[in-house]
Amino acid sequence: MSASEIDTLNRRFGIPNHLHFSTGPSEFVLAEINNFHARATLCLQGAQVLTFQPINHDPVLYLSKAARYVAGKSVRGGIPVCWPWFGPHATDAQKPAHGIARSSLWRIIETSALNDGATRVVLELAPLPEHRILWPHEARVQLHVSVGPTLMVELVTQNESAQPIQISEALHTYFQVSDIEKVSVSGLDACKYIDKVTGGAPAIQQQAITIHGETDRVYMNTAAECVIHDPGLRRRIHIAKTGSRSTVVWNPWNDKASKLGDMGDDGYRSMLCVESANALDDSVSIATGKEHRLTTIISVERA
Ligand code: TA6
Repeated sequence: MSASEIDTLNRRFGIPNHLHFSTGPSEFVLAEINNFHARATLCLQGAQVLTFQPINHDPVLYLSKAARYVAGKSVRGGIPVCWPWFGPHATDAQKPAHGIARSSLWRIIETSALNDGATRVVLELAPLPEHRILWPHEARVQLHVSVGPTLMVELVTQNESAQPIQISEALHTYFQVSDIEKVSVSGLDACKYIDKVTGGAPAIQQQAITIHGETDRVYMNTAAECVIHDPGLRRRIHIAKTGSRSTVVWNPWNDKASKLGDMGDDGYRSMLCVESANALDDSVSIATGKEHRLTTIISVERA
C-alpha cells in the first residue's frame, strides 16, 4: 500500500490517541492501537491481531522472533483467523490449511473509540475470485476487535447463500508463556478430546493440562473458560468464549517447531496455543440469511 493510501486510511479511520495505520515489515499494513488501557497491533492481511499488551502487563500474545511477513502467508503468532475450515481441508489436501481468511487481505469497515476507553476495529474479508474457487459459497465474514483492559475478538459469518452453509473455524490464539513446562491450563478437566498426536484417538482430560512434548488436541463440546496459569510471569490468562464448542490446545515442541521454519530454535518454549474454535464434529451449520458469531475474550490478572 502506498504512502498516500496509508494517509487515506488514517484520514478515514485513524483516531487520535487510539489508532494509527502504518506499514510494517514487508510493507504489511498495520493498525497500531495505543489507548489508556492497552497497546495492540493488527495487520490487514488475515485481519490478524499480532500483539496485545495491557498497561502494566507483559505481552499477552506470542509473536515469533523468527516470524516471516510474506504476502499470502499468516504470520507466526498473534491470532490467525482459521475460516471457513479449520485444519486440512476435509476432502482436498491441495487447499490451504486453515482456510482462506488468514492469508487474504481484509479491509477496514469501521473504527471507533468506545466510552470505556477501548478501541474498536471492524474488518471484512475482501472477496476475491479465487475464494469462490476454493469455497463456492456466498458468505460475508467480518472480524470485530475491541482492545481495552480485555481483548475481545469476534468472528462473524453471515450466510448470503440460498442454502445452509457448513463451516469450521478457529481464533488460533498464540499466548506468550514464561516456559512451556512451567505452565498449566485449567478449565477442561473431564473433557473429551481428539489427540492429533496419536492419530486422532479420543481421550478424556484428567485435571489441568501440562505440556511436556508435542501437544495437539481438539477438546470437543465445551464452552468452558480456560485459564493459563503462569507462575514464571506471575499471571493468569483467562480465555473466555461464546459461540464456540471446541477448544484447541497446541504446542509443536522442538522437532515440529524446527520444521515450521518461523519459530526459531526455542520459540516453542515461550508459546502455547489455546484456540476458541468450532472444529471436527463441532463444525457449524448456518441457515440461509442467518449469522454465526465466534468470540474469544482474553484478560490477564496478576497471580
Ligand atoms: O491448531 C493446531 C494446528 O491445527 C496444528 O495441527 C498445526 O498445524 C497448527 O495448527 C499450525 O498450523 P500452521 O498451518 O499455522 O502451521
